[in-house]
Amino acid sequence: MAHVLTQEQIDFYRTNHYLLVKQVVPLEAIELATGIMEKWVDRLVDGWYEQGLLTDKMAQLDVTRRLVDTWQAAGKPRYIRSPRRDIVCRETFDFLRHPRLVDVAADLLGSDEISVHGTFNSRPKLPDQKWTDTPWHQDAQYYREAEHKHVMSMWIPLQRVTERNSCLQVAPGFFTDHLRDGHVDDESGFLGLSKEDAAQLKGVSIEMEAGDALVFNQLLPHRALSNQSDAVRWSMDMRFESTPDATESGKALGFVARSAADPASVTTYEAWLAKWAHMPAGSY
Ligand SMILES: O=C(O)CCC(=O)C(=O)O
Repeated sequence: MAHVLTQEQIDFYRTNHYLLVKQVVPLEAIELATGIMEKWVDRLVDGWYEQGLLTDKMAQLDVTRRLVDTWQAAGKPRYIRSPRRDIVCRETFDFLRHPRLVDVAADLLGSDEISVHGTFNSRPKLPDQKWTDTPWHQDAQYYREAEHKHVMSMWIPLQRVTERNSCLQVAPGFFTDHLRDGHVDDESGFLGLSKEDAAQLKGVSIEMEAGDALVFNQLLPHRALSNQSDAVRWSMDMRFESTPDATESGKALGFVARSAADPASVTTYEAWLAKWAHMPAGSY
């Protein structure tokens, strides 16, 4: 019995390996993400200030404007482009296991035993940054043991995204049942498809509003276009798998988010936090 998706949506995902779900992310989840981003920007700006790159922390600005303006004033320094360890906190735990998002995962994974995979990212992507441009890749290139498993990725923008400000492109129908070799992209250093594989793809741009979620499986080729706007493009991405079929790489830093069979097996925040204790700040 589906929780939030129609059978038509589930069938579309099964056929195309991706699905755009309109207005499914509730405001409270967006607010959690905004809180995560505010704390992260605070720490980043404090760091630039302490290094002497800034004389004004611009604390009066709205968080997204503040990131753009302080980054420019600080001389466009590099920062951790996909914060993960640095956003491990209660708000992130609650965001990742938000019941509505878990409902979508349950519908597409066909299970009420749902785990959040340990790979999730926040993506504060500013203009003119080749080093944040995510090239064509299959997510399982980052966790190859998932080639024949089902790990569902979910990508959530925190503002409208278009071709101009770094929406995602997907390439349905390509490499649908096998994982290609991973290559390090020359420009960004991200892992992705070889230039030859990427040249075959026909990308479909997925423009989205805040509140929409894009989901896709571990083999679907996708990339982000570059950000040509004058504002930050912020998104959150996470992954879900069915607990009985969960991968070792997913379980290592992930957690059980829902269990109909054994509700007591759901991971507590404290237990999840303990998994990260040995990971240094700034790391994945
Ligand atoms: O947000 C991005 O730039 C890329 C996201 C992505 O490729 C992913 O989540 O797998």
